[in-house]
Amino acid sequence: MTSIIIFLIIALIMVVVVQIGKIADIKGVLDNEGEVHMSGNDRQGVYFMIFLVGFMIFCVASAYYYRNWMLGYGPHDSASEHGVILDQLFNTTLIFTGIVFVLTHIALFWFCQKYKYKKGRKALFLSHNNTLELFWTAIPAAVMCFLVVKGLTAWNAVMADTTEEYMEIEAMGQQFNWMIRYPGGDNLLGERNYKLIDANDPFGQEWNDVKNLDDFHPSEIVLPVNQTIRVRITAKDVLHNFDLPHFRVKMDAIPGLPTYFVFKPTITTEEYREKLRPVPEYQALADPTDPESPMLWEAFNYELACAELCGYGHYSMRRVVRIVTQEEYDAWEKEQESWYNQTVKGTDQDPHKAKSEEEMRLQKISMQKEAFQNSFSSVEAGQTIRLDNVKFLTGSANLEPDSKYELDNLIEILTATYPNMKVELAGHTDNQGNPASNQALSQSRALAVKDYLITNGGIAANRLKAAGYGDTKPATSNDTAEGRQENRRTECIIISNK
Ligand SMILES: [Cu+2]
Repeated sequence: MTSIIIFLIIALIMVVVVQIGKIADIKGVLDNEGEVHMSGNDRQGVYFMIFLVGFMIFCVASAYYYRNWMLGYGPHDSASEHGVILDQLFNTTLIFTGIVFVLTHIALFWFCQKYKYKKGRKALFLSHNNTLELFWTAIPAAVMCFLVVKGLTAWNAVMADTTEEYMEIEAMGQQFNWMIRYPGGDNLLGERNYKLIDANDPFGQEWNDVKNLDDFHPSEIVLPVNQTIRVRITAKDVLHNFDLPHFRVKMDAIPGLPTYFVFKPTITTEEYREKLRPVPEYQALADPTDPESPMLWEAFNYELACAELCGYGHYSMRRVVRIVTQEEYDAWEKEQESWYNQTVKGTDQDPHKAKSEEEMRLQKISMQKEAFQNSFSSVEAGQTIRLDNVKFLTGSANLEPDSKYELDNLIEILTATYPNMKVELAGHTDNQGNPASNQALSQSRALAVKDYLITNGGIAANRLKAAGYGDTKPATSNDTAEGRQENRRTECIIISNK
């Protein structure tokens, strides 16, 4: 509503101005102008000249005033290798267009002043002039050719896909943020498929592809200095534009058509701040309302922007980019947790779920081994070590498959650590059922363990004694289920260690 009113006011003012002009014309005719008209022309000729001088001074002064804020000049020299080429290209273009700009403006206003109406002066009628035609065609053509060739050369140099070793990251634009993906330890980005995109898998990464398992999605973009970076640029919804102004990197992010940009940052964030430090413009407070806030140069950060007007939240696509030394980068990378580990591992989406369970089982077994070895750290005759992980199938003397890990650990103790140790293998049951059959079961279980050690470990039979105690030596009360569980056990009692 407000804008309509403003528009109407402007339109009305224009109508009024035109009407006043008409009145002035009519008045001139009525007054039979002559002298009046002439002095008006002189005055306007002077105005033109004043405007010309003022305008030129304004152009030069404003460029001078803002020089330390402009990219491509002084403290804002390019922070990437290829950016230097682009800056040169811009400067060359600026020199040519600058000359044309100054000359045409001088000519325009000077001519208005010089050829203002004069009584009796007639315009020169020039139908054709070959020399002039040649000049104003040939000179712009030559300049254009020069600029285009230079531009193409620069484009080819900047856009040549690198053969050098590079680190590839992916930037995916979406309304309204940049999703960033790093390759992780293997330095390779995993495969992705847009059909897999959902809340848990924003890039649509194929979890079957092991290259994906270490890819991580950091909240901050950190890159090592002097390292070639290839950015794979994609978009999820509409057109975005990946813009790193300080590195002169700018490339459209197009849904369905991956693009890329290769660049090498040459100045770390810290070094860039040091460059800004002596510049007077950056000595001010970053937040003028807060006297505690850092100086502008201290608060400087490289940034990633979206340079395509992609919707209402377009501005919020800004992300901070930090350029650091290789050591700092390595430390940072180590801290990053892969998206797979964070979000996918062990869920229904995880094709490696089964495998991870196996890994976890092996991890558990290796922890058991450590604990078991520790229980043998000091050995005296008579000492009893419970074989907690030796288990039998219910009511039988058949070992459960996983018992072998503990028995293998025991074999290692008896061969490598204490090759002379003699032990008793003692079987115990709870007090349920018939004492005689409990005794027989515990005896055959102890024998089963002894057999295993002889058969699989080559332990001499005379170092091993198997004894069944049935329910006669409970470790705890048989009144509860937990107590009875505790009492069903196999023990290794040290007889001697000589
Ligand atoms: Cu955008």
